[in-house]
Amino acid sequence: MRRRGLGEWRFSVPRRSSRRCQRLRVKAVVRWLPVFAALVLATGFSAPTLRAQEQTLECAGAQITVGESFGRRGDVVSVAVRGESDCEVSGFIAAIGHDPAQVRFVAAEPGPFIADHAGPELLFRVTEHNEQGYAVVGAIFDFSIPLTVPPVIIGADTLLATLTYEILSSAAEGVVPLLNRTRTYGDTNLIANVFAGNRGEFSIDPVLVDGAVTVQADVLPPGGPFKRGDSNTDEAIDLSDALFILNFLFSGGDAPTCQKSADANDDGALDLSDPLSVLLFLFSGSEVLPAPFSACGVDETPDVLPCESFALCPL
Ligand SMILES: [Ca+2]
Ligand SMILES: [Ca+2]
Ligand SMILES: [Ca+2]
Repeated sequence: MRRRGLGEWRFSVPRRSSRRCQRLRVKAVVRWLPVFAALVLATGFSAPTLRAQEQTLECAGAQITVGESFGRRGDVVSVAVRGESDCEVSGFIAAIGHDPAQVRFVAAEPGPFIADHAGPELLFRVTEHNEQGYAVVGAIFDFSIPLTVPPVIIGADTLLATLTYEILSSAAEGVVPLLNRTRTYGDTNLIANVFAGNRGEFSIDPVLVDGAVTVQADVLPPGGPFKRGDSNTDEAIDLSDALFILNFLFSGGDAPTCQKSADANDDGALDLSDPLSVLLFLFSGSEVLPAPFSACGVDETPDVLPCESFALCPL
């Protein structure tokens, strides 16, 4: 090995005897890749002047796959990151992008194979960049001196890490891709999604497969027929309805049997604006309340408020 200048080292790498690993180049320049990866893992630090890597190995069967998950708004869902490599590896790192308007990255845990193999020497690091829409997860099996944990072949479908995401309440129904991409995220954060190879050797360039979180439709509560505004169900809309809602909201009074009826402004929530809407209707000559109003009917704007019963409007 011969020092070539700041940040550059020339390695003479012997050809491997493994039949399954193909080395693309025997000699090449490596710019502090192991140190860079360690810095990213250890501190979340991104060094814009350091290139993530210049040379990598192709290895038959090397792959990192981000899984799929399903949930509803407000749910926290788990996504598996699985991998395999027929070449021995000593760690991995992956930046995984998401739409920050739909989901929020919460946390990540190492897979049991990784944790068991590395034991207490495992360096597992996670950094979240929710504002920029990505997270970085990575592991180095051994970061101590002297190194005692050997590199290892990763069998098919091995769980590398489990990521958790919160589906935001404002998320749209549908598929939110989780992008498993090299060098994609941030202006200066040149993260390569790779396996770390044998010590002192090049990283292994895996096939990268995206994942997804699918936002499912909310399960709406029961909603039978009702009339809006008659929160105390006495056939009249008057001051007592506003007081009934205020009593429920602020004084621990009985809940309306049909919260949709008490939702006088039909915004899908019970709050101070609802008794105010009743008062405006009663005393300002404002227009009618949202349907169903003059006759029994169902909520035309589905929301999460229940209407378990409304005695004046039998099913
Ligand atoms: Ca009433
Ligand atoms: Ca309301
Ligand atoms: Ca509604």
